[in-house]
Amino acid sequence: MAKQTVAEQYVDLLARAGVRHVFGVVGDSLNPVVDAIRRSGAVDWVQVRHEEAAAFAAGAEAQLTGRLAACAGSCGPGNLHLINGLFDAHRSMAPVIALASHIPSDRIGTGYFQETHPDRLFQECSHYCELVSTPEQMPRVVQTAIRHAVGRRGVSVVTLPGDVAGRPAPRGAVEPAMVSGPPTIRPGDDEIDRLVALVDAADKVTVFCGRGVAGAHAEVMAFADKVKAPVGHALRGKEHIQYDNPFDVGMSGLLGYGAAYEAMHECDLLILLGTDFPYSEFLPHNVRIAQVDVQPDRLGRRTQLDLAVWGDARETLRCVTPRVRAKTSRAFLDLMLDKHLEALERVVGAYTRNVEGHVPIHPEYVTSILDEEAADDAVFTVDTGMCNVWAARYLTPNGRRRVVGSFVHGSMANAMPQAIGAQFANRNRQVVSMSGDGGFAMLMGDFLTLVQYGLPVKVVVYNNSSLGMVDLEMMVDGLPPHGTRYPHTDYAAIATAMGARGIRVERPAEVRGALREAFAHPGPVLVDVVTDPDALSLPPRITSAQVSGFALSAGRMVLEGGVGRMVQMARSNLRNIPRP
Ligand SMILES: Cc1ncc(C[n+]2csc(CCOP(=O)(O)OP(=O)(O)O)c2C)c(N)n1
Ligand SMILES: [Mg+2]
Repeated sequence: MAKQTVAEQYVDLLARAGVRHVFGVVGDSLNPVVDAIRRSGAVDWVQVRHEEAAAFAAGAEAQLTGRLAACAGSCGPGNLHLINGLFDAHRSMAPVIALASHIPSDRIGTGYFQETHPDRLFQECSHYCELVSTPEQMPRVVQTAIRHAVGRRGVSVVTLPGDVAGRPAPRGAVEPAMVSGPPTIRPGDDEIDRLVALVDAADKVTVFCGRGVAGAHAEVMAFADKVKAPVGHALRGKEHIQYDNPFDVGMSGLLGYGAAYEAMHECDLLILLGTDFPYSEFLPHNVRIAQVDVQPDRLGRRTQLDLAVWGDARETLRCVTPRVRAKTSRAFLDLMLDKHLEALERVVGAYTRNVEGHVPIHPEYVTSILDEEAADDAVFTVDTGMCNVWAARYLTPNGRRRVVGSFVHGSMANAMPQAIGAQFANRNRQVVSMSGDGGFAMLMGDFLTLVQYGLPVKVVVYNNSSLGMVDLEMMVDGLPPHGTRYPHTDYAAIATAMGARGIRVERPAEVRGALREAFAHPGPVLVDVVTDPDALSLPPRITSAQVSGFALSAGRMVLEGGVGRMVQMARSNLRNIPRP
């Protein structure tokens, strides 16, 4: 067998670790690697337009498949562009290996053309970040990087100078050892005993679920049934727990709805299950709290705990449920289910009533139709901004659909690049990008990637000609919105010019037909829906200070001559502001 180069060996290692694609943009120091990929047969090079999109795509692929995904950027600015997508992947615990190719090794430290220090730059968004200085070092560094990414779930960055990548690899250097599948983390006996005792001592137990309940639906239901517990969730828990859930009381947090907040505050034991929900102000102070998490560093970092349980949600419940005493009274559960229904009828339904004739189109109406028309196993990628709110409130999870967003890092422009990764993960699955117009425009160049590869992604642009989420924030903070508006843009025309199908939707009656047409089309489609910029959605818990902030902003805007908008806003929203 001919001698391998370091680059070939790198690609070989990726293939053995399950990598199928490397998303990136070429560049001289990266050329040996891209050439090795071209010849590999096992791994494909996916040519994106912006490296940030490459990192988002790899992060989404990893989140959907559970397998290692990969991206790459050339030296200096090329790999620097990866950084925001890598932060997102890392914070979403997506196993991603990024190759940051580097300037010639003999020039490092001289202020050379395009010189940066990726091994320093990417420290904060990775578990492992190393410079490969010699061919002999590469296999061990790359395997260590893979073990970190897969085992600790997050990003590893390998910095490889182009000259090293092109050199011959030492023979026999590839060691096949790779990490195994994830372990089951069973809590200690003491913690299990104490959790059982806490549950038995409580009359009213509420469970609040995060992403950590993925794969534990049956166990959560069995536990809730035995102790008659309402089950609420954070945004990242929604897709895993809200379906087929007779104990569901909705979502807490800034985008929340329903009775999750009440259930968490009116119980006497709250169990935080696989959630790192960051908004402590939504957590109660005068109830007992037990937290269960696979990551011990998360236990107690948001609120004071009565019990910290280091274990995974599924295994913990498997140990605890058979041992707790069954509760006989459903009084608390039924009360919370009632409150939940009432809250849903009052708030969530409000926007979708009488909106069939409303122009500009109400975004919640769009999402409710999208929810009806999308496939049962669709993947939705959701832009940071108001799309998060619409997705949280109108997409119906069923255990087969998936929702990917930038839910921890909170970056804009995530959805369309994540849709690229999702569609590469499975070409036959329906992938829908719910994009804000601001988010879409930010990485719009990568719409060309959809066209180039014929990916059948459906991009729904919520075109409100504004940075709507920030409009809302400014309003709630008592500031007159500024720097949040865009001139009207016809994204459907842009999509058509880019070689895809573009469908412009300006009237509510056209929404369903446009989505059906998009889903029936075998290639990429952009559905440009002109939506109402004043479709504010306020969290169910809004403080009086926040409301007076809203009033103050309204006052200022009236003074500045924005009466028309205030009137519109009052019509479409004020009925939804919960009483402080
Ligand atoms: C990269 C980045 N820049 C800025 C922000 C702050 N930010 C959060 S949401 C948002 C507005 C998003 O606007 P758009 O995509 O049009 O969605 P809309 O809220 O209007 O639906 C901004 C500017 C961010 N989260 N990420
Ligand atoms: Mg917008």
